[in-house]
Amino acid sequence: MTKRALITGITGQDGSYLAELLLAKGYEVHGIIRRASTFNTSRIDHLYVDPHDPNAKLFLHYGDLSDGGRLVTLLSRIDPDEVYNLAAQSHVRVSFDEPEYTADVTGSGTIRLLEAVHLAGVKARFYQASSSELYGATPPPQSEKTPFYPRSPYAAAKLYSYWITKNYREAYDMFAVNGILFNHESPRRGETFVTRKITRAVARIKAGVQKDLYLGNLEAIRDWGYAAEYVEGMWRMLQADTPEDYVLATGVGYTIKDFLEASFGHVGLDWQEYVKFDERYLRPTEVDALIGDSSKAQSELGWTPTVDGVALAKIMVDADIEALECEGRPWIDKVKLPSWSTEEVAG
Ligand code: NAP
Ligand code: G4F
Repeated sequence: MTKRALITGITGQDGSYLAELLLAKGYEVHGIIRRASTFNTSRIDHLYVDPHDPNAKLFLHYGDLSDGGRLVTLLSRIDPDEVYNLAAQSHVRVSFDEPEYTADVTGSGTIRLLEAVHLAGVKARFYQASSSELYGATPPPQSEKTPFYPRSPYAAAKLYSYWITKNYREAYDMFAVNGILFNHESPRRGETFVTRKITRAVARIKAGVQKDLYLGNLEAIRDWGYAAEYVEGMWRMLQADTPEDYVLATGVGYTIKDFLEASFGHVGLDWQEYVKFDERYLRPTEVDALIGDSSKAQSELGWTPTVDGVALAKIMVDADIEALECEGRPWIDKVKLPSWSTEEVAG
C-alpha cells in the first residue's frame, strides 16, 4: 500500500527536503501552501508534476494554520498515514516584532492541526517540529532530559506546541512525537537566518555587488547541522515502535565568528574587513549557547549526522556563488543589483 503523508510548511527549507525524501521512498505527498500574491513554491518547483498526470505523487492544497476549519476538511479528505507539522513563523527576531501573530501560528496552529487530526478521526502519526530554542537560557549540553527556559515569543509558542503534542499523545493515545531539532541549514535556508545571510553576502562581496555585511551578536554559539540529514531523522521518528521525543544535533558548537571565518576564508577573504555591527539585529533576550546531545536518536533510531557547521559554511558559500552566477552574472557589470536585502526589510 502506498503511504500518504501530509506536510505543513512544505514550501520552507525543511518541507522541501522532506517532500523529496518521502517521494523517493514512494509516498504520496500532500502539502499545505499559503495563498500569496506571488509564487512561494520555488523550493519545491523541481518536484512538481501536473496533478492530471497519472504519475503525479505530489499534491498541493491551499490552507493556513490559522484556519482550523480548513485543516479539518483537508485531514478528512486526504486521510494521511503521517502528518508532519513544519509550518511556523520561524524567525526568532521577528517573533519579538510580531509576538501575537507568532503565538497564533507557531503555538495555536499546532493545536488546530492536532485537533483536526482528532476530529477527522484519522489514524495518522504526527510529527511536531519542536526546537532547541526551548532550552533558551539553560546551558549546554542539552538533551531530552534538560529543562526548558524559553527566551523569545517564538520559543514560548514552541513550548506550548511541545506540551500540547505530548498531551494529545497521552490523552488520545495518538502516535505524536516532538523532534527537538537544533539549528539546521542548507543552501535552501531562508535568507534572513544568520548562516544564509553570511554565505549569500560572501558570494555577493566576492562578485563585487555588495560592500558590507551588517550583523548583530557574533558571540552566540549554535550547533549547526545539515537540513537534508535532519529530515531523515524526522521520518525515522515516525517509523519507531513507540512514540517518543528525540533531540537531533551534531554535538559541535561554533560561534557566529567561527562561521564568518569559515565562510569568508573559503573564498580567501578576511571577514573583519566587511562585517559591521547593527543593533537592529540584537534580540531583547538572547540564547547564548545551544549544543545538543543526540545520543538517544543515534542509538534508538540509528540516525547519525555527518556535516558540521564549518563544512556547511563551505557547502552554502559554493551554492550561493553558483546561484549568483545563474541569476545575475551575465548582467552583473551592466545592471546595478538592488543593494537592499530582505534582512533589512524583515529581521
Ligand atoms: P521555514 O523555512 O521558515 O519554513 C516555514 C514554513 O511554514 C513555510 O513553508 C511557510 O510558508 C510556512 N508557514 C508560515 N506561516 C504559516 C501559516 N500561517 N500557515 C501555514 N504555513 C505557514 O522553516 P524551516 O527552517 O523549514 O523549519 C521548519 C520547522 O522547523 C519550523 O516549524 C521551525 O520553527 C522548526 N525548526 C527549525 C529549525 C531550523 O534550524 N531550521 C530548528 C528547529 C525547529 P511560506 O513559504 O508561505 O512562508
Ligand atoms: O540564524 P538565527 O536567526 O537562528 P536562531 O535564532 O538560532 O533560530 C533558528 O534556529 C532555531 C533552533 O535553535 C529554530 F527553532 C528557529 O526557527 C530558527 O531556525 O540566529 C542565530 C544567532 C542568534 O544568536 C542571533 O542573535 O545568530 C545571531 N545573529 C547575529 N547577527 C543574527 C544576526 N541572526 C540573524 N538572523 N541576523 C543577524 O544579522
